Amino acid sequence: MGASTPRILVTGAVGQIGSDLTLALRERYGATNVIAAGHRTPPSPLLRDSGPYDTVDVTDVESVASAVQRHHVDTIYHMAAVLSAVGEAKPQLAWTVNINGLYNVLEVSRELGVAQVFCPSSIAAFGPSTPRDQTPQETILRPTTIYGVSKVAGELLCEYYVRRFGLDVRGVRYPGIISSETLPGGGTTDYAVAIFYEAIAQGRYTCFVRADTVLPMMYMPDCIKATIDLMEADGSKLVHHADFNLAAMSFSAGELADEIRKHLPNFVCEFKPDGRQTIADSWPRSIDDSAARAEWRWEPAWDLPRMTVDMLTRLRERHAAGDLYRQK
Ligand code: AKB
Repeated sequence: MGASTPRILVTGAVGQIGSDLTLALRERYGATNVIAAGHRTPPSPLLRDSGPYDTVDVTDVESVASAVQRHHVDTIYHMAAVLSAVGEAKPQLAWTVNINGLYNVLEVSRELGVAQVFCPSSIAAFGPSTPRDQTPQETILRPTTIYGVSKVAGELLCEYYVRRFGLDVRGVRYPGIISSETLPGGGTTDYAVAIFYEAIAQGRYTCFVRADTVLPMMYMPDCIKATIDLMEADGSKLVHHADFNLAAMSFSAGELADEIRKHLPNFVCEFKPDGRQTIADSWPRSIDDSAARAEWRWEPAWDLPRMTVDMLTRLRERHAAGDLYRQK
């Protein structure tokens, strides 16, 4: 950790990554230094009661600016975004939130002297013409979803603010993130979380991509570690800024079902692909993250077998307590 304690604003704090990230940041930097910001979705009691909570509309520059001033913020984790599947249903909303929201966060940061901004990109920045195996750091970025388009534009915008204004903006291309606390909303990789919940609750799941669909995935503890490690990394060692490839594991939906079945032998998984299959087919199967490993010593800790055991253990406990689908 650096010399002074950051004053952090987390936008999208009610979301899948934002909620776990906020709690981890509160643990690390002190609860009062981490302001969770949500918009429409109400926060879980844990998020609301474990530190400051505020309402921020990232599409409204005044709302972002006044939150930064009100809370004396010097660091923003900008997690508010519309994901790939919802983005395809509502492309205009995806553009407004993902592009105008990011622009507002970067402009407010520049004007008000925010020291550091984290802005996530995604494997969605890649497209059907990108090499799909061990996708390189520098490669073709021609996505076919509005979410992917917003991620490529966002990466370029962040890089522009780094070079033009000297703003310290950092970010990674997240793979699908699997977690046991907050459900994801509106992504293509959501099946890799839903399968665990439904395996525990119902003993069966209907998966919306084919069994042979392979995508890069990561367990939440690795995601949180990567995010905080990158923000704490020595900036002078970074060649890249907001577009780091990031990897932990890759597996097919069928392999995931088989892994769950090792622990729940009666688990039944059916595969009925819907429109999200086309999105999944346009993304890489595996990622070369050697730039992240070289520049800030990224190394994942979780693989498929260990993650599966941990997910099932945690969700079993929540199910036994009667709160599997309730936010803590
Ligand atoms: C999505 O599926 O849209 C996200 C992502 C890979 O960025 N989880």
